[in-house]
Amino acid sequence: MKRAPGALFALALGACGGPSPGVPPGDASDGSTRAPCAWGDASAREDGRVVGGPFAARVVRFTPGEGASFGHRALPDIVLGPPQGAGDLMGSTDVASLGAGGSIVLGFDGAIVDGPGDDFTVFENPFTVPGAELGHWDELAEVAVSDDGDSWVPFPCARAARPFTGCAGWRPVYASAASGLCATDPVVSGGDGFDLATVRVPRARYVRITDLRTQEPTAPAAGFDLDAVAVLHRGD
Ligand SMILES: [Ca+2]
Ligand SMILES: [Ca+2]
Repeated sequence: MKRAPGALFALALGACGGPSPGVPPGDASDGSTRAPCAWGDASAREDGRVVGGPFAARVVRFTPGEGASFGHRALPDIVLGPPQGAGDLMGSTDVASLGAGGSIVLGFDGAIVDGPGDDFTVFENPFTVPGAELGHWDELAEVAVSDDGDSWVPFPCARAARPFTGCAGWRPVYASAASGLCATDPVVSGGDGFDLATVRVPRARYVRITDLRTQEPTAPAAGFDLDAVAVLHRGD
């Protein structure tokens, strides 16, 4: 199967070693209702990974699609905790690939609630390919929310052309332990923000991410590559 240049580029970066996971950056709270960057109620595991707090706490369901095994042995931890973004020109390898048409459901400690602006951020690993005809490497996904885990409300996703408003998987990610940029500060974090007001949902306990088959499957990393989800407005 033909492998896209972008996918080769992304996987090659893994051999160079990316930023190490773990230590949250310092408290960058700006006094708003956004979750503080200290992540005080997140849990640090022995390997340094941070889970819970403002990030996904568990994988409720994973239904991989064709062509994906990348990151699966590291589930669930690899999609919990903060993202390991690598900026405009690199894709994080701290990801699990969903595969063509694959989906994953994440649960959280508490609920995502509708506050001012975006309420949560989904982090994939899109990046720019300098000089390439394609220009960007992004694998889009539909994002849906649910409060009970049964009834789902999808965000409308403009998948036909950039800007892919309402889709996940197209804005580069800058937040990481190495950069010190806060994953819960959407001004600096990068990633794709979602506002519950867009779909008129006041609160949600679950986020479902479904690959939209926007790229040819490139095993073992076919489909949307999930790094992390951060909650910006939290409730009980
Ligand atoms: Ca909102
Ligand atoms: Ca990750």
